[in-house]
Amino acid sequence: MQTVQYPDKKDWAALLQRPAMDTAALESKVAAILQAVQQEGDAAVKFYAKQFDQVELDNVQVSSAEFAEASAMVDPALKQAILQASQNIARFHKAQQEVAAVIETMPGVQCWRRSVAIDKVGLYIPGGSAPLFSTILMLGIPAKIAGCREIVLCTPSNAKGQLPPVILFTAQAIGIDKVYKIGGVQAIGAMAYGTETVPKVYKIFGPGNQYVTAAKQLVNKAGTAIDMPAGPSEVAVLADETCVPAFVAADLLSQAEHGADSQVLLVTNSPQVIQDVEAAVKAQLLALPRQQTASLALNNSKLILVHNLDEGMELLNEYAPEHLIIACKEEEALAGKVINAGSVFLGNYSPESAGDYASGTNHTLPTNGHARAYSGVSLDSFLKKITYQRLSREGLQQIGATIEQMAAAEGLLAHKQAVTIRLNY
Ligand code: HSO
Ligand code: ZN
Repeated sequence: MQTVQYPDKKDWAALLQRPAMDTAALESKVAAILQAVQQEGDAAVKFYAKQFDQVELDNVQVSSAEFAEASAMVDPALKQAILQASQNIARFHKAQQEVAAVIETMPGVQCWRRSVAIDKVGLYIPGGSAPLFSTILMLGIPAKIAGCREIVLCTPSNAKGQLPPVILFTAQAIGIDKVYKIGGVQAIGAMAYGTETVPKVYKIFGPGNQYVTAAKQLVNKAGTAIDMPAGPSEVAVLADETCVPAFVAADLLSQAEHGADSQVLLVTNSPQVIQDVEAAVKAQLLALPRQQTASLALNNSKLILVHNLDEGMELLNEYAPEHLIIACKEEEALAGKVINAGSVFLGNYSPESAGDYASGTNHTLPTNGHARAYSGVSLDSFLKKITYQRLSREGLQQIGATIEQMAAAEGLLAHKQAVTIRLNY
């Protein structure tokens, strides 16, 4: 880990720079796969499953027998944990439901807004060494609460055509029954365009590698909505001398173990905290099974010493971390100064892991500085807001002259006439 002492403000941008994600180089390869899926449907999906995942798929859709078999294989204690987390996530996201309020802007002029679910959504869950079944909860639960009618889940199988039992259990537990054994670019193409077996969806959610990210960007350009631009996972910790260095170290490592490209940052006003956290990271790292991945991530992570916590907060607002942990005495006051962050964790007892799995907040969050302008996934991500209005005759009499004035000034006389014709009726 690199320690940086009292960086000058003019050097912050360079210090906080993330590695550039260049998906442009992959674009032509990815576009060719998408086109094949669009034109040949399931045949192309199966072709690429064989080529990239070495799997011969007869049936891409998971059967009810497979669901039942999987459920029997999951440890009851893990099932219990998943159900507990589901309850909390459901509770937090249900509270995001809005009741439509009818606003009378002028007598007889009523306006309101109704939330309507996106009818068809697709969730992508990557495979790999540790398939993150928690992401099924984070995407599937708000989709269900929103009332999306068709929820499609794609995730790659192993070479024998099997999915991890816990993936199937989690999907089933929250009522997702359309699960397809498709991974990578093919999966994004199948959901964007539809195939003989996979329904076409209007919005695609979920993380993925560079190929999946490039595929999401391409289908997005062609008209399918996506959740947000993705990038490597990040955590930043703002700490003072009241932090517990061993806790901070554990939090930094929890993000570092995600991938070699994970971004990990500590910002503090205390030289002692830097020393202690660094020592604790070294000690804890040795005991981790994903030690190699974590140490690669730590190689490009930074420990930054600042003059005071306000300066630290300013620096972090410039960075806009996906996760921000504030382990400081004045956590409340600092929390109010956060402008750019995906999700904030306050105090010594709020590890990022709580939000990653079970406290209730969503773990699909903006990375790569996108927290400056984007929110994480929430109930709103699965809804559209449709506005309505109703004007009575009296209402139109009240507002008519205003509309006529403005329409005439824009030179749009048909607009003006749509009012005048009614007023003279
Ligand atoms: N930290 C990840 C989410 C996750 N962690 C899933 C564990 N499982 C999102 O940045
Ligand atoms: Zn995580």
